[in-house]
Amino acid sequence: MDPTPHLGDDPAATPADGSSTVGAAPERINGGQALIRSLELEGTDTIFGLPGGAILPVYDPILDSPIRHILVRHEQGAGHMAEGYAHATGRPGVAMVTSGPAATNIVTPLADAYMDSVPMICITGQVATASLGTDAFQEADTVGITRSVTKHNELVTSAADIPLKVRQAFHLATTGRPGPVLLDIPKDIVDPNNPDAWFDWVWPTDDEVRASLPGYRPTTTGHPRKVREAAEMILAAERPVLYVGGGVLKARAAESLRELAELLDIPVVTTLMARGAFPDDHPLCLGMPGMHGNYTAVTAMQRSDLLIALGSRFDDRVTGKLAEFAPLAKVIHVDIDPAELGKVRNANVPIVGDCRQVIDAILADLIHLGGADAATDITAWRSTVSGWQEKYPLAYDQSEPGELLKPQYVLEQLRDLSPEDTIVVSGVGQHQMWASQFWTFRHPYTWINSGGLGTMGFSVPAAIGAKVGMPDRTVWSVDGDGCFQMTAQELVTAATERIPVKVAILNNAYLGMVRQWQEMFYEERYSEVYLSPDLPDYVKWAEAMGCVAFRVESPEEVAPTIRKANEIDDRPVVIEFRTDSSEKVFPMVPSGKGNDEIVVSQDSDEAEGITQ
Ligand SMILES: Cc1ncc(C[n+]2csc(CCOP(=O)(O)OP(=O)(O)O)c2C)c(N)n1
Ligand SMILES: [Mg+2]
Repeated sequence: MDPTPHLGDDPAATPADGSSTVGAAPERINGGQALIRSLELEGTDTIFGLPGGAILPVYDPILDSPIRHILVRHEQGAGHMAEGYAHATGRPGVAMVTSGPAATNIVTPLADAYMDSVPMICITGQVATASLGTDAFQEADTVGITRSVTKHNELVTSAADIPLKVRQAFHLATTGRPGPVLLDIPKDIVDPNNPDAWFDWVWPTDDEVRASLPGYRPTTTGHPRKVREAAEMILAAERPVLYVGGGVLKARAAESLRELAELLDIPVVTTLMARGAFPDDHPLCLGMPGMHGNYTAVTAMQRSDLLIALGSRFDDRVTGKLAEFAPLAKVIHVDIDPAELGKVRNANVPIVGDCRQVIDAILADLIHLGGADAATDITAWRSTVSGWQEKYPLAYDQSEPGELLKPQYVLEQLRDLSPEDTIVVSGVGQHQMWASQFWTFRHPYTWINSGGLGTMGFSVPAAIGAKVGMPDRTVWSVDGDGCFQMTAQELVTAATERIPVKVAILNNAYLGMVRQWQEMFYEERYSEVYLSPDLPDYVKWAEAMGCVAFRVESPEEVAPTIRKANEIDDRPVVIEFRTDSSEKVFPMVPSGKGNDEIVVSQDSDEAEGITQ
């Protein structure tokens, strides 16, 4: 099922939903009520937010609404919760905050959602229209500040516009390339004491919404001639690789992707944003490419003669030094956002369209052209790739007795002891890379992280949002000690609201990823990266926030503690794992180097040199 609401699935189709009944007197409604009703009609079941002066009139009707409001402790938390909810469910997350400092507090999640194409609706309060531009109390130019980090943003100027603006916001956030949309709402247009804030309720039709956005018509169907060229190129390729990005998940195209890969037995790499789009335990899955990708995924792309880029964007963390990236490969690039095509790497066959629709069209053409029987024999390529997989598995050295835990071991245990469909939500840093590397993702939408912006503090609130959206699933936040300290207060929200997320802090007492770069590239000159293993006391802190908390220091304690945590279902749990601070993430393509210079492990300071 496609959970994304589209025009056409009009939830307001019946008068009971609030649309005006033919022949009945129009209903008078004020802007605040209209905003909440519009959110309801767009299918919103949860708002993450925190009130204040300018947004007060919109908070009042929440008391009469079936929508669940989750009161956060910091507006950044509201934004990341909305993102986590959207990642996990495919439905847009909704955040609502007041003006000025609250709006600026939510800028980071907006930027994060924009980079990772997350559908999100953000409602901000604004000072009354008459005060705009006067440096009024808690006035900020929210539309100006958020312009470059939203897909669309707008100051709504009249109460009667609210239903249409909300409908447009949902349409824009969820169609084409998804993204965050912000509506800035001056206080007077939602104030029940202002006669001008009252109007006759009308719920715009799908056609009216479309007609109101004349310049917005995302192309979803790939051009047939390009699709045919792509199919022919795939059949002719000797060393093809499916280079799968987050767009495949956004398009809910995992099944189509699997069909395509299996039809011709083409190896698949899944980027950091696409982990889970193709099962890690599938024989064709090579795992994650890029700076901390595994040797096989990186090298298969380097040696490929055809990259089939699906909803991926040739991010610098994937390409390494661009001039040396996949030098022999032709490129088929499928993306719903035309701006991505040719942005970084020239595409031989660029196709604008929705990944699922385009993959299905390519599949149909491949079958029409003869399918596997018409394809070049790529057995040799697959055995080369399997050879690399055998020779260069992900590896780490287990800790000796008395030494601190290896973070990779903790992740393996967490993976093996948690339900298969557990949703993992990571922070940013070394722990994020280990989580992506060592988890086995078998299902789409089980991995949530801040890929593009790399936002420390993302994990805990995003995990809360994911758990709200998917209450029956186990949700583990895998966080760093540095990240945790940025947004941990949202565990108060989780405890109060009885949202039983689980948090594994990999406490290496450092801003570990930065430490790793200082060790490797700044001659071990550690500048401002030490945090301390025991200040704060994470167990006491978590307990003070209403969580159950454990500290784990030795390998024998890891499994029993994870089991205990997995059994707790009525409140948040935090496990602090004390891990080895000297552990580094490998493989690594050093920044600025070409992918051929991949360093496979601690002991190999030299590049492995790629076999021709
Ligand atoms: C908001 C923000 N500030 C700074 C950074 C730069 N940065 C990237 S990773 C990292 C260290 C993260 O430390 P921790 O959460 O302890 O994770 P670890 O790398 O130790 O696993 C920093 C400071 C960032 N990504 N985001
Ligand atoms: Mg750390």
